[in-house]
Amino acid sequence: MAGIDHKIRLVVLISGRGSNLQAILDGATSGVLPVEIRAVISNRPDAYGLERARQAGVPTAVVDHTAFPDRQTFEAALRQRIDAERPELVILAGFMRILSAGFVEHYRGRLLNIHPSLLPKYRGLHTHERALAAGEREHGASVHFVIPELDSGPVIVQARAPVLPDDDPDTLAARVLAREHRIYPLAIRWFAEGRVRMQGDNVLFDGQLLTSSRLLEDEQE
Ligand code: NHR
Ligand code: GAR
Repeated sequence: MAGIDHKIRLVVLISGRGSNLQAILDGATSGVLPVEIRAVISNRPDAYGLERARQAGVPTAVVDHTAFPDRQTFEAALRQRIDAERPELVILAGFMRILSAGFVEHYRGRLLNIHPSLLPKYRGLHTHERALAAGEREHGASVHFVIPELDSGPVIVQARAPVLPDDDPDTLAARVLAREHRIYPLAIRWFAEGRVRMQGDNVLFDGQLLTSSRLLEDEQE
């Protein structure tokens, strides 16, 4: 299982561009991330992240949700493809399909997501537009364990980004994304080293209950 010198078996689910995937591929290649990326799986055949995986020599698969009659049969196929790799960790990296409670429960404690907001603020979609419309001066991103309720699982780490006066959704998203590329590999490394785990509705970090004052990346390490 997890430990300092063991590489965990990781499956990455994507839907698009895959820049977070790239940060993880780079971490695995350079050796800073103790993961063996078993597969990158996309629900969209045209996701650019598939090309990034191929470039890195990582196996890819497509489970195209439009080819299935309903969410249930799509998820059964997705689950079968994931479980063929016997992953110790599954991560959503810009994966854009809501997952059913049954699917999420199957991966309880070993399914992570990165969400572009300072949760619990701005769950769901269009977070940058909504943060700007609300006049926020600070925004960011969160890595959390996935539970059935959308974007509500226990948070492992967050990074803040300032909102600047001339920001539009694209400039703000780019600033947040740069932080995402730091905190996702960090959270995955902690998980792989056995330092973080989900216990009930909480995250344990080195065996201690993680409290909100410890969540910000700038204050870690
Ligand atoms: N599933 C569960 N059960 N819990 C979470 O926390 C999940 C999840 C599935 C995906 C990622 C997520 C995010 O970080 C995520 C977290 C897609 C939608 C969405 O509305 C919402 C949140 C997230 C991902 N998707 C539409 C749907 O009908 C489709 C949108 C599209 O295809 O562009 O699934 O914010
Ligand atoms: C990232 O900003 C990620 O946080 C967000 O989509 C982007 C994916 O970029 N995820 C969601 O909004 C989930 N609903 P990437 O494909 O370049 O990693």
